[in-house]
Amino acid sequence: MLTVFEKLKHIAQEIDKAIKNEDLGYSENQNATGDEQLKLDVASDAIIEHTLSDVSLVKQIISEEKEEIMPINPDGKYTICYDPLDGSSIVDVNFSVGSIFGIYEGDNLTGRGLRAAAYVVYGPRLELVVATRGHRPRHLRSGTRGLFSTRSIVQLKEKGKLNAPGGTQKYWSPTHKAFIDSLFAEGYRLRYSGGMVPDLHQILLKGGGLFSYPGASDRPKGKLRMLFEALPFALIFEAAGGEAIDEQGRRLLDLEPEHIHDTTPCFFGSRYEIAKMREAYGL
Ligand code: P6P
Repeated sequence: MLTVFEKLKHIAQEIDKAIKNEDLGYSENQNATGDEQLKLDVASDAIIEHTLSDVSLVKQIISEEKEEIMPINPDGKYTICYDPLDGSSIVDVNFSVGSIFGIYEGDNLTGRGLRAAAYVVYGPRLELVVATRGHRPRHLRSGTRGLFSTRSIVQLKEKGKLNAPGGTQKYWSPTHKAFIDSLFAEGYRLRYSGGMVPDLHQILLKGGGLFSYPGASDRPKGKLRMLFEALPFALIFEAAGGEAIDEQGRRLLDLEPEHIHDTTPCFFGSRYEIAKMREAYGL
């Protein structure tokens, strides 16, 4: 696993350089789920594919930007599912964006098959958070000579102060609207940039709160992809002492995608906020 994490540090440095120096324009193509692709999406995906293609531990890679699975080494131990540049639609306004990685055992592309997860934050500083199942996540920062050093071990408090409500409010269910409003009525502060990685990173580093992306009338199954986005962050939140569930109260890490691009409604938070969600949803 350490070899994989070392490769992620190299990927982080290379994509950070691409973001700061390359063209932000749109390519002529769309990704596997029909999203317009930025040239940076394509460049980031290529950096990850090139870097992981010679890692013997890697059996195959699956990118949010591609329809198909890419075989690497038939004797490899892990499948790596990744979103090469999450939030690329806000990179042109100079917001922080990220890459997300899920490291799955063999062909077991389910919550239970997830062994480790990591994400990179391309912001004013280049940062990386890595976690293996059941161990506290480690927060690293890139220094002057491009070397990453550990900054902290990530631990969520029982209750936080931040509320990151995703999706379009006019399409939310009345239950979800009432729940989100109840947190604001308790004094929670709105922290939502439209980038899943920086929004969740902030909650993790500030000790807690709630990030939600519910099912809604426009997107009944939510927007966030299970293999590349929701499940990796679920492992990280649980490893940090929090919870990650869907609208029926199921642990995201108990879910089994039917298709590699499946999405799920998702709630990531400290224990208090997830308990409040269960109460509001009558779970
Ligand atoms: P909305 C970015 O496109 C993304 O996939 C996540 O990074 C982010 O949390 C979400 O979409 C934002 O979606 O509908 O709230 O703008």
